[in-house]
Amino acid sequence: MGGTERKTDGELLERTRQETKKPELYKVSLLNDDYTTMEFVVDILESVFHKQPAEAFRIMMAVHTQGKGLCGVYPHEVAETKVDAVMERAREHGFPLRAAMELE
Ligand code: TYC
Repeated sequence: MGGTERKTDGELLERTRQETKKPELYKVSLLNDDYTTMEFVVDILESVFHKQPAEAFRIMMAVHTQGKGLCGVYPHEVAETKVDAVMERAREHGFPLRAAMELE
């Protein structure tokens, strides 16, 4: 409960702030490396992050040229699942590709 509750004799009188809890959101980014192929990164962006091909290519190039690129913003559990999926698929294909999540 995000709001302050004032109670008298156990009875709820008012909630002065927000009633429902806003989920914390996490930014998920891909990190550049010298070995993962561009094609594999584009494929990850399309399959794990549901990007259209042109957007997937743009993000991949941003990671390639700037070291890091934002793939999406999600609640904690979803962000963790995306990071795990990237790491697992990269491991299966023998690539060192890494994903990171940070509180927005
Ligand atoms: N730098 C890689 C290459 O030149 C491509 C690459 C892009 C790797 C994005 C990782 O997250 C990444 N083959």
